[in-house]
Amino acid sequence: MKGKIFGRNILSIGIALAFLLSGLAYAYEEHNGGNVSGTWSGTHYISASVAVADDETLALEAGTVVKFAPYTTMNVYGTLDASGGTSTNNIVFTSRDDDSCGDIIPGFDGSPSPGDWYGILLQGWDANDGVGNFNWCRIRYGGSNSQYWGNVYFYGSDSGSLTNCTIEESQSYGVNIYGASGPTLRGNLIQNNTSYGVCIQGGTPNLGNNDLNDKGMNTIRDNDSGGSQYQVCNGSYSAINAYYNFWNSTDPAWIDARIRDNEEGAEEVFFIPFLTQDESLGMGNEPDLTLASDDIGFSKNPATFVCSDRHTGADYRYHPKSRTDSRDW
Ligand SMILES: [Ca+2]
Ligand SMILES: [Ca+2]
Ligand SMILES: [Ca+2]
Ligand SMILES: [Ca+2]
Repeated sequence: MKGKIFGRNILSIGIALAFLLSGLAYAYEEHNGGNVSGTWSGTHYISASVAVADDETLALEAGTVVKFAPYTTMNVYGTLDASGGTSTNNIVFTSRDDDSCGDIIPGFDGSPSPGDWYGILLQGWDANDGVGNFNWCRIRYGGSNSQYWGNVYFYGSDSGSLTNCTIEESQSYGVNIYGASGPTLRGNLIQNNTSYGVCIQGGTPNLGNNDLNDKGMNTIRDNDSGGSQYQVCNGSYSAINAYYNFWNSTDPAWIDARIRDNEEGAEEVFFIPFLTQDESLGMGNEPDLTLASDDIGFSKNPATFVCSDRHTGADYRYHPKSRTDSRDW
């Protein structure tokens, strides 16, 4: 009798444990098509493309991870509000195969690659809003070259912004802009996209003004497939402001050759003055930041920041090479 009760207890503990483990392993919420809105947190899995309807908003809390199955997108006719990310708690849009963040999705292969998903499509034509605001987001492994939308596509968007975001590993463009009002790009790290970093097909994006109080602060590098593509391609009928960004070079001719603009038969992209070191991801916006006088322009001497820690008041130094720890997951 005693043994029987004991056995039954073991069984119930086992069942409870199984429930708990399955809860831990599959805590994500799956969206198999249809419209989405409201506020998300935690991990969300897009197993079939979803839409945010016109005049509706989907807001993502800091730390939200959205993973996409192959051949899927998020079609935003209303507003995608991903502005709530923080430097320590990014919002992530990534491949189902990316197991470096969020919950594990069944079917993942642990090796994400460019083009695993289509990208985020912000559709603002006509009465649609197509608004996307992104702050401290990581958007990666999208931009499948079967669609060429890029990781993020502002397609006739009424407005938009990308601030302090990492946009990388697209199979096509990092950011794609077509007939959109804006967007404004500040402090982003746009790297390792196949072609191009920023594709401008029309509209009025702003990548930085010639104004020390409104610098671009973007780092745009390694999006040219070794020189055969462009970091920024201007296919618009307008000149584009892209002042005070870092292009991974201090040679203006080298930089210009990797920007499709006036020499290549297009409208100009204004990129001088430019930064001589990586100041993306909020590094240039620290309070009490002191910029060395030779930091801006053509100096071949990399400048070093001296920043005052906002919590302790202690001084410490940033160097671009020592910054990888702040981006780790
Ligand atoms: Ca519209
Ligand atoms: Ca509308
Ligand atoms: Ca050029
Ligand atoms: Ca030029």
